[in-house]
Amino acid sequence: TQKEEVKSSCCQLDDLKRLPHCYVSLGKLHFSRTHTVLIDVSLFNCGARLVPQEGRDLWHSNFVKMPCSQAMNHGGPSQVSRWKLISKQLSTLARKTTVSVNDVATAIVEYNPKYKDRWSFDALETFVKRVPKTENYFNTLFPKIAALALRLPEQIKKAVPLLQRGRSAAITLSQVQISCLLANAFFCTFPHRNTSRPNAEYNNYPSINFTSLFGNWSERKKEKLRAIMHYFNVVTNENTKLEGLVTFERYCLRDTDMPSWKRSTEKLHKLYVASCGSIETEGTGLLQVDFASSWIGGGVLSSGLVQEEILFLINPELIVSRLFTEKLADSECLIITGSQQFSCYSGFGDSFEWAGPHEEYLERDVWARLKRQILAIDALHFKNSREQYSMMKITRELNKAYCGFKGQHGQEEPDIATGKWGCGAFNGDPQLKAVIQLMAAAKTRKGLAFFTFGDEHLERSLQQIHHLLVTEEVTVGELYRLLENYCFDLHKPGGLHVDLFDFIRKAIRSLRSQL
Ligand code: AR6
Repeated sequence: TQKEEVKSSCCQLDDLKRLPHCYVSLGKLHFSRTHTVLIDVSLFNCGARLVPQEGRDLWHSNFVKMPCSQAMNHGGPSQVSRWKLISKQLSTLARKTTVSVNDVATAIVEYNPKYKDRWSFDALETFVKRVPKTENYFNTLFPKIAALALRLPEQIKKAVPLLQRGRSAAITLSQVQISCLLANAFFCTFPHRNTSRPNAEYNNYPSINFTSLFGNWSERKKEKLRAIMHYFNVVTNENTKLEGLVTFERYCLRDTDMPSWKRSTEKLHKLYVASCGSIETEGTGLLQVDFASSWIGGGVLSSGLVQEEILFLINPELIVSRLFTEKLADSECLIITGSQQFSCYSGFGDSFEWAGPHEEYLERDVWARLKRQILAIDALHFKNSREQYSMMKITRELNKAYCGFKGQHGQEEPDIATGKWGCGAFNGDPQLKAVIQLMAAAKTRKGLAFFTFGDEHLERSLQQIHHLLVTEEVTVGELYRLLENYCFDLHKPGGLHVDLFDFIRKAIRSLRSQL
């Protein structure tokens, strides 16, 4: 066994395909029936600066209902006056040099009168009080956020489609447009987005207005607000050049594209495993997995503070996905290309701390997007750990990972940076999830960089099992059948008390010895 421990079939991180070296040739920026571009494409392709695309505002169930919508039907004239009301409040704030949290709160409830006694701003208030004077720029920042929010009608002229369930579609917009939408989210201007009544229109969408971030003070809120305020401080600074585009693409795997796992003959592909390093840093240039919630962004605007929320706090442009991304279904994912990292962080959960600005050195592609790709896939949440050992659940996870890893642009796409997907808040078994991700990667011929986040035991055991699977040339189909046996044995009366890797090891040895 001593000898076995040092044997490894793993590769080095440099052996994996990464951006910017493996980039799909994009051609000119173009829009299509399924790809909405919110800036003027012809001007962009002539090399002009990013100019918002002219277009019609639509008050329609397939589009984001905007606070500045001019629509007279459905929303009725009240919508027009709503933006008047909002602009009046925000202009008053924008004209001042300093604005208190109380002023912000008063403005917000002025155009959201229903929530006057329900929304609390105690977290924002405590935050502003607690942060030391030397880094307390917030009272002068609030007016700038208000001014940014007011630019909405000039920034977003064309209706923003919703990325709805069951449809593959994409939206590309500029970083400036995103900042303006987020400034509106900060000031809670989005209509129809504040209620969670059972039949509410946006019930199947994550929240977008920032109310839940402003109430319920906790130390966590402090660090979250530091990251968010830093983003606004940068984007409202007149010296900042926000020059890029970001694409949000919802991808749905059709039933006919689901692999037949049992009959798959692929063998395992490249694996790099490390207990140190993280997806977002060492995984730079790879397709970086967001351990997502089906409600994209999870608890980023409330109290959550694990991998996905941290990712969204250091790359706040990701938060705008909550405006238009319907809850992900089982075989769907969201891929975000080009978002900018604004902050550094340390810690995790309760120990999370905002650790200052992040300097961005990434190149941009020909569509002016930073060469960063994030893949949001939501694992299943197992309240009881035993639930996961069912082939129905395992197949769901395989298809989810496959949907995300697959890519749409052929072989020249980056390999994948992942880790203990679904194994923290969602209570998954790290060995099972590692095998599932190895199978999905093998099926899509993608290499995996697996960051165990300090788990040295998993690092070693994953290297060993990968070595065995590679040397024994075990196929994806064989692995699927082994998982079936494992689940079967586990649920037998008396149960099974070995972990998955041990089970696989024994099963392969006994299979091979029978040959
Ligand atoms: N790089 C590599 N590994 C990491 C990183 C990182 N940056 N951060 C954490 N890990 P978790 P889940 C490891 O709990 O179980 C959110 O609320 C670390 O060992 O974030 O899929 C979402 O919105 C951690 O325990 O993912 C969902 O609602 C493990 O990855 C829900 O949590 C799992 O991280 C998803 O929960």
